[in-house]
Amino acid sequence: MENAVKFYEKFGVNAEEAIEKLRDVTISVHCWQGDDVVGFDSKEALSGGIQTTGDYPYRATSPEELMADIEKAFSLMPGKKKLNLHASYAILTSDKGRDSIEPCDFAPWVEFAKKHGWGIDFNPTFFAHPMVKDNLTLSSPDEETRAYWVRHGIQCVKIAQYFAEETGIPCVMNIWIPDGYKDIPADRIGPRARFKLSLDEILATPYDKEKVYITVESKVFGIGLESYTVGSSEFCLSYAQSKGITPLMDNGHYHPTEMVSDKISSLLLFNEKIALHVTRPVRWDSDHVVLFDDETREIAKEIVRCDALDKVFISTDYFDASINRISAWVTGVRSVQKALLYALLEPSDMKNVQENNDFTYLMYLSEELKTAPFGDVWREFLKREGVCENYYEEVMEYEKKVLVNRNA
Ligand code: RNT
Ligand code: ZN
Repeated sequence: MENAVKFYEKFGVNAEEAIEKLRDVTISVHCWQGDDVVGFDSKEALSGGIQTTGDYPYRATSPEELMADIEKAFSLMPGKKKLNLHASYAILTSDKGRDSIEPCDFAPWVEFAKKHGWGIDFNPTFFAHPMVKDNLTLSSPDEETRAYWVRHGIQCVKIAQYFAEETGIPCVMNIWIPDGYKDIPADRIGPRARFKLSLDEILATPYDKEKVYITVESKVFGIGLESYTVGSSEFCLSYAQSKGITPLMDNGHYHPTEMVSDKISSLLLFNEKIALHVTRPVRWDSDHVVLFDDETREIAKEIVRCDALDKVFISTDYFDASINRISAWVTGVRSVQKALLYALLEPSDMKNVQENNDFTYLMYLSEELKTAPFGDVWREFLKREGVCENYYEEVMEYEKKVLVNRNA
């Protein structure tokens, strides 16, 4: 670490400060990497234009298994974490539809989160359910279907409020609907108008804006829904603006040459808060495990350069069933944290270099930093967090001891 501190000092960077700042950043970790987005309430095949691929064994199939895996995975992630749940992970106290789930159906999750001092984020689940009709939910022309999903949304607002109150940590409630069409529609405005109306109806539920942050996540297309997506980027950004709620960008939800890293600054100028789903799209919204790659670093740099660590809700969203799921979880979250540390180790005067139009020096500096002793600072962070370096070994031990006993 000493050598690293000296190296970074040469560039006016305080490595100690970077570590301290990183310790304060909360990553909201999605629960759905642990069970391939199946959940516990309906156990229907995944739908909504998203797909988990791979057949690695040992998927968690019960709340107990999923909680055990989350505990293992979270213990291998440094820094502050929050647990991000979907409504489909309800542990139902009686036989009920998704439109009537209540806080009590999440009591074991609250107990679990409290035990660890974690906050909880939440997502209504508008997919993998028999009430999704013709791939439509909140935008459905069938009033019964639309009303069902509005009721689901309303119940979720109440559950989000309950999470915030119980944990004492604000809850981010993200609305994403899969609604769209495989082929060219004749009416583009109708479904969007119905989605708008449904959102208005959900948001009419009273909730404490200091405790619950409602976000809307846009998308460009889904599998089998290639031609039209109701909740497009323009729709979600405009809706969030008009209602003073929070836009959420998932970096798998844009055309391949469009970069979320370039969008963050614009959204920050017009929103008090913004939210991110950090994922890795490979050719499409494939939700590969996040790596310490260029775009993840660029996203982190933007958050740090905009001094927006307290304005951006950072959450992860990937689901890989082709490798050990716990390792997938840990690799992804650590990659986000590495990217943030990398960004925190950037000299702050890079802005001035740009303002002086010295792009020669800017390129030199950026390239020099790529071979800086970043790894030493990262390992120091892990050490201070009391988290092991070699998580692969730990995961394999867990696989041999615990996972092998599973039927799935
Ligand atoms: C789908 C969205 C959404 C889901 C999760 C499971 O394209 O990214 O966020 O991945 O809600
Ligand atoms: Zn997402």
